[in-house]
Amino acid sequence: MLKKKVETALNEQIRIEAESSQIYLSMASWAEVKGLEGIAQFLYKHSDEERMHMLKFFKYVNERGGHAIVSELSAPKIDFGSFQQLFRELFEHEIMVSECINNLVHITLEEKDYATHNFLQWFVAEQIEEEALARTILDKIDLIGSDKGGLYLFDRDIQQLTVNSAADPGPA
Ligand code: OFO
Repeated sequence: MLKKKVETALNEQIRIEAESSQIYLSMASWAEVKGLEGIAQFLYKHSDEERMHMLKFFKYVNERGGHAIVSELSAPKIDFGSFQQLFRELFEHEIMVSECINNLVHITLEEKDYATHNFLQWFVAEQIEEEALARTILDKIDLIGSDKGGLYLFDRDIQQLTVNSAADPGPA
């Protein structure tokens, strides 16, 4: 049975993951409208992954006798300025998510909830991969600079960059 404090914190993370999915969906739309097809597909996939994260938390809360809540979400931005700016924001967003996961881990230790602590380890590992991926993308963007040919190749190749997570997320 989940303690109330842990349940509330997990529900907050459900909201954050859902919001992440919406933000990346909005980024995907921006990229698609700009004709950045590869970047758009990458972001659509990333948005789906965040929804899967959200569902993973969702099912866990209900499985442990809590009540998973669908919260109101803030609307994401519509305009991301440039693809460089977009990926910088994506990186910063992932850093924020990592901090939230770390806080959750801290709460489970305080509450001596070792089952949830164990459950969270998949997310701890996932965030390492997500941050590494975002950093790799930023490095590639730096290399491109303002070279149009470089952007063409980046847009073509980005779909091959995926989160190389060791553990399979399993059914949502
Ligand atoms: Fe991109 O992060 Fe979810 O967990």
